[in-house]
Amino acid sequence: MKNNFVTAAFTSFVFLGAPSAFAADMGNMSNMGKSEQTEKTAHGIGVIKAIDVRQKTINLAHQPIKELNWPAMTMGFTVVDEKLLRGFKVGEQVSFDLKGSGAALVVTGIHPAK
Ligand SMILES: [Cu+2]
Repeated sequence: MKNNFVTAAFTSFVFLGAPSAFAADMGNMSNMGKSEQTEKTAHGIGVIKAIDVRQKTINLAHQPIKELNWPAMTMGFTVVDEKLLRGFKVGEQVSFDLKGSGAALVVTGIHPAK
């Protein structure tokens, strides 16, 4: 309860203390494109577990990805273009590029890794 009170008091202080700065921030945000606002890029290394060219998906057992705060895991990704999947096979180690926001990250590049 005490923590909640402190948080509420602090929040009120911020809102009351800097109304013009806060309004300016919101103004800038609304000027930004929606995708630019949250979009980020990241890079990972992983072993290909499955490829589905028709579905444009790749399943990767990837190493931790610092940019996203992700631990190592095996998961599926959608690729922006099925051409990216050509020439790769299950069991191969690759480095890959990700772009997007939240759970909507897509693979924008795949490269052989040693
Ligand atoms: Cu993952």
